[in-house]
Amino acid sequence: MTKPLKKVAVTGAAGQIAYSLIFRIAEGDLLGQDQPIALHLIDLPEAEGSLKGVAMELNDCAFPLLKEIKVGSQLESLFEGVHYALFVGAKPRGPGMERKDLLADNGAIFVKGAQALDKTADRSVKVLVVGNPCNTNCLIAMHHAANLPRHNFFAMTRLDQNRAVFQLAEKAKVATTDVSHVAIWGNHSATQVPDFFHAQIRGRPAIDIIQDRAWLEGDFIQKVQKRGAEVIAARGKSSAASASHAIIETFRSLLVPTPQGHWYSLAVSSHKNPYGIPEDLVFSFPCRSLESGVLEIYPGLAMDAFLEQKIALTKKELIEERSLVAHLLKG
Ligand code: NAX
Repeated sequence: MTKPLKKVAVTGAAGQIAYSLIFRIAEGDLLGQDQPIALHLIDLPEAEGSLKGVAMELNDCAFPLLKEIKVGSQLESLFEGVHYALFVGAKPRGPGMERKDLLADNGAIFVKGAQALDKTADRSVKVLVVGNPCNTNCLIAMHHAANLPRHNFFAMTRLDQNRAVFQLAEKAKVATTDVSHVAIWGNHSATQVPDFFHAQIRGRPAIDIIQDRAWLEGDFIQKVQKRGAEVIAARGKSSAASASHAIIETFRSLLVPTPQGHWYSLAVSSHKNPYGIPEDLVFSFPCRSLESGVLEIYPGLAMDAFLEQKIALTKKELIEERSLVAHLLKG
């Protein structure tokens, strides 16, 4: 029997991440090969022409699962009944713009987006924020969607996790599939903490396989933290296909129960977290999806003193970001 239609909304749908992402969603990579979908593509009014072009290309692929396409800039009507909302659209940092200006400008986008979602989306909508600064944008969105559960709001740190997996695999001269248990803690920014301490290579602690603590504490962490800038320097544009792949993997991890003893990285509400991070932040933790569909922060990981010190820095940065957008938060 055919499954009921699922509606997926993507903002920033005329942008470069979306151009890699949308076609994979339509092909069934996000929700599975037996799931009919509707795509609601949202961007600014000036990008509507480009969105129409994307819709034509989608039609020209004749994707069997893609039953409906809507395009436009009207948030309330395009969020109507959506089951998944991917907030990719955001303003890039312009010349001379400071971090606080970017936070305020993009924050305002998320106030509007969340208010519209709150009014018209399906009540169980799962929301992934990708547009930067994604943790704090996600916090703002949660605050303005009072009728939607906070535990369904996420910010993406999967690309950072994947980057860390590659760095460890390359250093240990193993396949990426040999590397597991990699987590990103904190902010999707240059203060993020890629956790080598709990990482494993072929089921053994990565620190036993890579016996070069100076590399792990230095080059490894910095390489992951600055990989986005490195890609921009090489490509002249920010990461797009790898970001799109990370969005797909984030949803697969959310929707499929996590194997026993494993975790994946996702920034979630810090509410009642087991690691002493203050309340009311969106913080990346090791997470797992239970058989019941519930997402849980993976509990009980013992903290290494070096990582603890790094986590304090990323926590401080998120608290600062929150204070810079205090005027956009509720309550
Ligand atoms: P692009 O500049 O190619 O596309 C952004 C699109 O968003 C544009 O089409 C623009 O018109 C649209 N937009 C702007 N304001 C909007 C609004 N209010 N409503 C709807 N659409 C709006 O950027 P792209 O490379 O696609 O990146 C998108 C966002 O992802 C950026 O904020 C970027 O920093 C962020 N990233 C986040 C990553 C993560 O891991 N969390 C990694 C990749 C990426 O850097």
